[in-house]
Amino acid sequence: MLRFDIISAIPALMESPLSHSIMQRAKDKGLMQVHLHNLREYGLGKHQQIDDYQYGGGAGMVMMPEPLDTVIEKLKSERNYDEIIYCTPDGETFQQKRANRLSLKNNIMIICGHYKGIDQRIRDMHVTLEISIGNYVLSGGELAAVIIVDSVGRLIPGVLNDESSALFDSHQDDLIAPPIYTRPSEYKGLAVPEVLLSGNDALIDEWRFNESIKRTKK
Ligand code: 6GU
Repeated sequence: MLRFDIISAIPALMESPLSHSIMQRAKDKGLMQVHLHNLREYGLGKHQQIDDYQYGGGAGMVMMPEPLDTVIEKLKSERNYDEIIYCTPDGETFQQKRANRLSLKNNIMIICGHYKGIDQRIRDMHVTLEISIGNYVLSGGELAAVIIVDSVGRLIPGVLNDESSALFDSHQDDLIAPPIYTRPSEYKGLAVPEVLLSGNDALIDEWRFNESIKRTKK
């Protein structure tokens, strides 16, 4: 069982994507749990403040250490985390290899930043892995967290119906996947490659492999 604990100021951003399709199936099968924690509930004072101006000046608010530290410490006291991930555009670029490795873990915490980011001391004290999903800036880490949970969750054995299918994904073997087709065998004058209708598994495997190589080279 892989458990994710996600800390966010706007957990609602993640509710719908995590409640459908393969993510929901993973949860229903008891193979994955995703717990959302609303940082606002740990905010300071009557306004439940979670961000403040940055020392040294400069535009943009910074997420304060205390609310984050409180919720992180609370979670840490409940179980051991294999990784505490901070979603940030200056992190390691997320790749399939990393998804594969994370799918073997038991407990993963994800911290979603907003505004300018989080106080450096939280990174120094708690974060074990900083991940970026690409070279562009998002307004918050929530969509990145959803992408991490989706890509990791589908790799857990038993989540996909045809367990072997994740092995043949693009990126899994550094090859781009071959073209795929379904019925009808001809659509608007475009025919499905003959070999796929042949019933000859060896020929089909060979054709797929060659197409993968062609696409990858291209
Ligand atoms: Cl993980 N977070 C944010 N805020 N922006 C990003 C990102 C993450 N990855 C790319 N841009």
